Amino acid sequence: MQTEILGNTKSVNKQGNVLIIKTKEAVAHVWVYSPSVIRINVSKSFDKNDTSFAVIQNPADRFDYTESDDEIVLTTSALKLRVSKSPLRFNFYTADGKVLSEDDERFGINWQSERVINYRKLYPDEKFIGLGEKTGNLNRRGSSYVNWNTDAALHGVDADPLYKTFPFFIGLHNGLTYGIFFDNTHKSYFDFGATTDEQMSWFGADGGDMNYYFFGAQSVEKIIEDYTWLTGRMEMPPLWSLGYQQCRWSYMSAAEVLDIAENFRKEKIPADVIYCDIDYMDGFKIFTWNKETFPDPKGLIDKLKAMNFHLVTIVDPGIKVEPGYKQYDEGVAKDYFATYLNGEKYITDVWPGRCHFPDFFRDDVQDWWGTSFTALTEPGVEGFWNDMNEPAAWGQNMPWLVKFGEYYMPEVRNAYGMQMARATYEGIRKIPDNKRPFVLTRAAYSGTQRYSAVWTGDNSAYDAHMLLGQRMVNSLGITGMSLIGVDIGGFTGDPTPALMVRWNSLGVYTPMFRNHAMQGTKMREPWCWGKENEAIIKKDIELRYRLLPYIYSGFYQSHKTGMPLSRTLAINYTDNENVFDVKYHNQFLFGDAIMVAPVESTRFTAEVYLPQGEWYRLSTEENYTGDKAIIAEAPLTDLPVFIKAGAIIPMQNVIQSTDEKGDGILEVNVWFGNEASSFVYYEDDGSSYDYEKGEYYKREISFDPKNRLISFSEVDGSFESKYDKIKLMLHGFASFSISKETGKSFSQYENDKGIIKIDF
Ligand code: MIG
Repeated sequence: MQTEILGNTKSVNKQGNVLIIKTKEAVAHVWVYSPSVIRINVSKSFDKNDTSFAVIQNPADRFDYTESDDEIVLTTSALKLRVSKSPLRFNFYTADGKVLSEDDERFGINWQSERVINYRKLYPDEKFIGLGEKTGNLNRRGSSYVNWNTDAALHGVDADPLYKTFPFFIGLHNGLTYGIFFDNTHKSYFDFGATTDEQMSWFGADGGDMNYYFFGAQSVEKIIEDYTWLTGRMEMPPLWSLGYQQCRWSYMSAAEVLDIAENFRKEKIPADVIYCDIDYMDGFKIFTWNKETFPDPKGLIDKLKAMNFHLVTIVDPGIKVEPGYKQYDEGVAKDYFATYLNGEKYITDVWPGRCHFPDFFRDDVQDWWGTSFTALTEPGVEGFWNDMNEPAAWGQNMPWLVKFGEYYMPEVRNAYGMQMARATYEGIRKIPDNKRPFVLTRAAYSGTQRYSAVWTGDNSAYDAHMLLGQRMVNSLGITGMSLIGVDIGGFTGDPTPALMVRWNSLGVYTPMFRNHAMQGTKMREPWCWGKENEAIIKKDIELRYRLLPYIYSGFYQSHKTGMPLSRTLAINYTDNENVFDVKYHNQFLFGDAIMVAPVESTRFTAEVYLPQGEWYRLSTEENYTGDKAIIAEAPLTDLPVFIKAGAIIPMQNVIQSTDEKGDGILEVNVWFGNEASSFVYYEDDGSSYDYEKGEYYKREISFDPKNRLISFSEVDGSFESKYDKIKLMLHGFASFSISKETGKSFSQYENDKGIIKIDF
């Protein structure tokens, strides 16, 4: 095996906004993207086209550096990159010289045949978070991972690789933070000190360049902001996608779909979304309907709409080889399918039988795929669930000689699913109805947040999977994804009633709240668990609907800054060792102010860590001083959920679907605290792009304990709120008149657009 280590510098050249450093083995390019983001590309064959599926920014025009015999020093307001010339190594420091991350002096960047690896120093106290959808602990120190998008059916709680690739991690040591995004779509590897006797961490790939972005901002939150600046942020989601979603593999007929939807309304359990899994199709042929079981799709969807339900249907990439089938004929006529290197179309078996695979790496195929949705959009389907796009086939891996665009499969496999989601999103987006598409994808690569929501694939109906699912949601949040679901109840197997109830109560605080189950499992809908459990499930789903104004404002943060809705405590409490303790590492903040502690369905008390500050239990209003662990009661009726002192949480009354207006009262809940706080309340029509033209309603609500004042800023934006009244609900305030019945106090105001000030 030919093995080389990056050696001595032979030449240094600045060309416009890039620094080019040559050695015998390779050429390095260095760009500054922003003061806190520097890109390094070390390559044996740097491609002038230099494309990225993930990155949407361009490098800055200029940067400052100095050069001496031994080193080049590049300085920005936030970062110092010292490049030692011989051998060529890249070492990053804060602007004032504190070590952030350095190459291992001995091995630095190296190649073994095509495989390229970067060995970096590992610091004694260093922790790592990130990589998105991965099993294992919040702190990834001591673990190693592979990225190779895989249909991980029946995966256990330690499986790797899974469906998605997010080659981005954040390192934490010495009270400092840094991030590395290794933008390479080949099979890639990350090792956080698992195999190197605690000497090094390393990452690399089977091919391509050592192409990475270094983030030097000093907080996890700012690094997420920079990473999502670089790779994009989500649009505002359709409001209906944040309601309760009911799915199953499969509801077998239009009659069954209607029956389920009707039952939600009959039982008065709020819900917005129902799904059709693969069995709605004719022989699993994408963009068709089964004529016997779904004879009148438009009729079905009209009836669902009349009940305020939105329909989502699944689409897989595999196109059945069958002359006479529209998508097959078109794809063959225009050569839209992936081929072997000699031009023969690649064929493999998946649901429909023998299939070809659209080459989503070509623009014309993207366009074609996008326009093929008419069979679904014309009758009124509103959401598009992209499955099996790792891509998956019964033989699993595709042969390495299959071509996608100009690439071979191993070079871009990890981006195939993202390209499918992109084609879906862009196709739907082009329909001139001014509606936000809802796309959901299983496979993904960095940047997918621009196009789609994700879910974590085929989990199982046991407690450890529920907890793992939460960690994966929290971890995906670090890598730019915010609208994330897990199959509530567990895809494989049958949950016990206790697990179903518990998991549903966690679903309230899952960004995308979807109940889904595998073919052959017992029915899973809320009424399948006996009257008593149904009542608990219903109450929890009602709580989700009460929280929607807060949740929607949370997604506005994701849209604006990249902050995810579900946040590992490592974001806000980075320097607190306890949050990485495996006893507490599933805990998370849901938005700014709600802390949730997931608990197994078999335990009815839980040890919960309350970070520094004051907290209130949501259900009891009991007050706690944090920076300690407590034993919390955790019956199935009451998941341990705590509210941060100073929290401002807008809520609404219970509605059966987001299409209902409700009672027109926005209930603003404030929990007393000793520190000032504020919350940006955001509202718009929930479905169109008019918010991009200023049609939103945004105001800052602030709480100031020193001046005993709660205030609402003037409204920004031209949207008329759907709430005519604001009701202020105060919790834990001593000096406000308190209702005897509820223990809370409240007062009510007209929701006009001017400043409101309330003394207490
Ligand atoms: O081979 O469409 O992860 O959610 O229900 C299985 C059937 C294909 C896998 C997805 C799952 C979906 C199922 N699909």
